[in-house]
Amino acid sequence: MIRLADEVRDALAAGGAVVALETTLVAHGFPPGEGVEVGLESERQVRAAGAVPATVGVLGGEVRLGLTAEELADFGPEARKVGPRDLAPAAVQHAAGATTVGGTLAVARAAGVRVLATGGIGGVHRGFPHPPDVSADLAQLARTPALVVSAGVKSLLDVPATAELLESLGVPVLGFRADTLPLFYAAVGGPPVSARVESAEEAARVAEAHWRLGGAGLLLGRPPDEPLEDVEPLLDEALAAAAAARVSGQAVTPYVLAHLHRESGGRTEAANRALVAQNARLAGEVAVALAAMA
Ligand code: PSU
Ligand code: MN
Repeated sequence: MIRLADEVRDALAAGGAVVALETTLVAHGFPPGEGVEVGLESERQVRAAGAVPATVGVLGGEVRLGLTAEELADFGPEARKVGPRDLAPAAVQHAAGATTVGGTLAVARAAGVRVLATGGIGGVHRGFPHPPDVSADLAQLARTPALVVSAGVKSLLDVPATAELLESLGVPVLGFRADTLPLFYAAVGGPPVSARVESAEEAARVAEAHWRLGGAGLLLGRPPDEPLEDVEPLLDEALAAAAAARVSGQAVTPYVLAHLHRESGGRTEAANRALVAQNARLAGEVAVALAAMA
């Protein structure tokens, strides 16, 4: 069911370092056209760390692991947002499918890729709304033996509730040189991590030990190098706008991000781009450390 790019297949066969990258942030996380640049920059960062990027998406009836730059450009706003439940329908129906962290983890699990990078993972939405909106990223993380590097949980969510749920699911939440989970744009103020690590190598050793003990997913929170600590008021405004416009389900995150990017005069967008690249670089370093341990 999964078509691997030659480079990715060769790297996996050789036990080399591979980092899976998602396409939802490419298609729906940035203004049209810019997401592709973010995706390409993530791939460059993974390569700079010495690992092979494997960007995931559904295209032409196939689940793809490893995309060319031209193929990546097919992931525009019209692409479906594909979580774990949406992979099979998108493939069978030949739809362009941009995978979320959860969707990407599902593919990584099937293909044996152990490291992923994103901006921020999904989680529990604020106010525990009716109907409850809890990202499938969490359930998929709980069953996939992979480490996800992110700037924590997307800050539009209920971050403490998400941290509690990660604990319930047995997912280690590691802080990269940090004692608290970063808040996506902001570096400080989040809930405590379950363990702090000081290096990519230490993160890799913890992940390997977790998998040997029968564990599955881990989250590695990397605080952004240039955090924005004042986005909360704008976030409240964006969430209120989403509620007023009756936006729900999968559409909430893209709506809120677009609102933030517009109303912050591009500051959140620049911050988001930078942290995605930083996470990709660290994921590459963890993948290299894991490959060296094997
Ligand atoms: N990180 C970003 N931008 C994004 C996302 C993450 O910087 O758009 C996406 C990821 O694909 C994540 C998804 O899996 O948001 C979660 O959406 P939901 O809450 O609807 O599951
Ligand atoms: Mn959701």
